[in-house]
Amino acid sequence: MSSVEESVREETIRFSVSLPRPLLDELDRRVVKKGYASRSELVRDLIRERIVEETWERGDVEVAGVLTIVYDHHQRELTQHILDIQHRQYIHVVATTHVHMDHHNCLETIIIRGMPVEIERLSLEIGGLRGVRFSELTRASRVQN
Ligand code: NI
Repeated sequence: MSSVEESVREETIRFSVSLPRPLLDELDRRVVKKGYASRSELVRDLIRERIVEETWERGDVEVAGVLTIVYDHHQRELTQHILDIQHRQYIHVVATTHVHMDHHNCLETIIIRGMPVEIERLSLEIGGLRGVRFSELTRASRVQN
């Protein structure tokens, strides 16, 4: 990429937006609450979040997800089931972290790459196992700029 193209790509454009007062107040409350330095930073992040959501909804490019689960270590054969699923899907399972929270509860984060439908399916399969007490998928994707 030439330096001209690079500078165009990195260029930041200032534009004005008209908002009803209540919506602007809401925006400003979020800026303070979430510790943003400016309205612009919050708006940029909101747009990026929407882009990630739409990338998942479109479903036509590879994305990444982090599945967080809490499960009962003593549930019969559950640990083995979770491992079996991960081994079967080894192309998609990039990494896992396991934390023993207490005598009974295990916390595991599973980083998964693939098409959205594949990640959703794998997450549902693991999250639906008997003895999995909590399951939440964080959806991520590449975001330009
Ligand atoms: Ni454990």
